[in-house]
Amino acid sequence: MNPDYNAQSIEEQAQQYWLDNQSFQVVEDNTKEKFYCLSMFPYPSGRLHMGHVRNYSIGDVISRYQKMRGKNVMQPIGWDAFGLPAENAALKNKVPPAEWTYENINYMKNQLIKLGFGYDWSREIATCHPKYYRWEQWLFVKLFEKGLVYKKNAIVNWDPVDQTVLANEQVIDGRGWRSDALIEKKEISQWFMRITDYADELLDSLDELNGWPDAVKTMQKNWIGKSVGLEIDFTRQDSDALRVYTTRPDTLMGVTYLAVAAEHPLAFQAGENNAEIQTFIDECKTMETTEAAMETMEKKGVDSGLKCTHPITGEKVSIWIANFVLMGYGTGAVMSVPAHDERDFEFAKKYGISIKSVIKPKDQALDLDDGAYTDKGVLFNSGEFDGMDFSQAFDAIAQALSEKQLGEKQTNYRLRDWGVSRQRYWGCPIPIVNCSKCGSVAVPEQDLPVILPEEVAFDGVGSPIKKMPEFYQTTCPNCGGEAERETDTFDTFFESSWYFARYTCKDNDTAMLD
Ligand code: ANZ
Ligand code: ZN
Repeated sequence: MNPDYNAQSIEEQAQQYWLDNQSFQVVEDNTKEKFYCLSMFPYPSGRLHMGHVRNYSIGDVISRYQKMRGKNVMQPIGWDAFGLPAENAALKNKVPPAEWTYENINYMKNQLIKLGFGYDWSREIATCHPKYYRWEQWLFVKLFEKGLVYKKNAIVNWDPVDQTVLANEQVIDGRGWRSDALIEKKEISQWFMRITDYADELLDSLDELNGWPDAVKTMQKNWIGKSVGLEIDFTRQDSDALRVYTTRPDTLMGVTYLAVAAEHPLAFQAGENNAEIQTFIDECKTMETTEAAMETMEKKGVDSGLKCTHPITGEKVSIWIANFVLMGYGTGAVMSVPAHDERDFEFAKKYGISIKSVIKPKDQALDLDDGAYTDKGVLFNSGEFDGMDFSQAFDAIAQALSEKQLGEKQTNYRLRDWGVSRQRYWGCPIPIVNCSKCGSVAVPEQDLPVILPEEVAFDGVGSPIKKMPEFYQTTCPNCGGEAERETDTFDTFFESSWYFARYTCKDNDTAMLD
């Protein structure tokens, strides 16, 4: 006997045997218990790395163990094949993204086979293949018909030199990764999926996840971020009231200023005849708006010169424009209570705005020396609401405001609707036709898929299909007039959010899922 383990010859023989006997190919078999072992599918980046080897070994060990226990084990694999790296590589190597991707898939597939993983290759999926992505186009059309997708303006990173939209990871220190130009925020029309309609259902369903770690459930809960508060109107003379969202109506009597986002209509109005304000608004356009960046950045603002009226006291309150207020949350405006909110405190100190305390700890004096007192306590300095605790004050103030029609209860979620449009080339085309008469019209089911052209000249300045009339020129499915196809593509998470199900019926040509 040869005591040496000769990987090359021994494993090649075993692998040939598995191939000849289709050892890992599975079909339905009611006599056996089934076991589905799913590892996250890889991005075809070029070559496998040790991270792949480690990750896919774990799944393979589990699969083989379950197979040895007599179960009918399905272990599929596929390719998360759309996405930005293919475009970057295409620029560098001057090959179209499709060619680069398919070459990588070939190479990496052979590497996986040589590693001896027991995959059912008959179920292999590549998300960039029309046979796969046609079904997500189909799903999008169904969602469109049900009103679960809609179009709205949203902000993107715009590179004024390359005339293109950049992904967050292509913006380095506020500049374009290729052009080094200062990146601007630009509003363009994009498609959104109404996932917030399901926020409560998602939240409630967390309770049914038996056996899940609490830390994971808490993360999910915070991600959904349900928040219950009031929307309050601060009226203004001769114009519409300014509406704010607050989760702390108990602090209403401590409001010393209001703050609106730089993209708020009132900010625009204030900037029209005031260069200093306009400069501040322009500055905010290049600001990073990720949550992490918002937490740590310096709080800045400018007095808009506009005033509004406090809904209870009737006093005049100044409206500031501030970089820490997000246009995309609540109403894009906040009532500021420096005595009881850290952020408002820092801002008030910086700009010399007055601070009025209205909440104190129960049976204890208030001490504002180390900043704001942010706990929920007991009201004072608040007239008829003095002595109430948080929930009494919440209800009493909600009641008082609703009698004057100046406030109502409102639930907000941190979860946003999912923006699925990407202004990139290497992705699944969004199956919509834009008609000047009919607006956005879904591509009829029988005309799907809308195929992404793979033979393209890719120069990195915008997406090639935006410059290909043979792609975008079409007729309106509704009125038959001249119209243009949507040239944006889906976020690649669109593909990776359903592949696990498609593995079970990857050749089905008549339905998304069996
Ligand atoms: C007054 C107040 C007083 C607040 C106080 C807090 C403490 P969550 O729980 O995340 O919903 N806020 C509202 N809209 C905002 C926006 N567009 N951008 C930035 N901040 C915004 O947070 C709700 C609180 O976040 C609201 O309650 C508001 O500040 C602020 F002592 O109102 B609060
Ligand atoms: Zn039309």
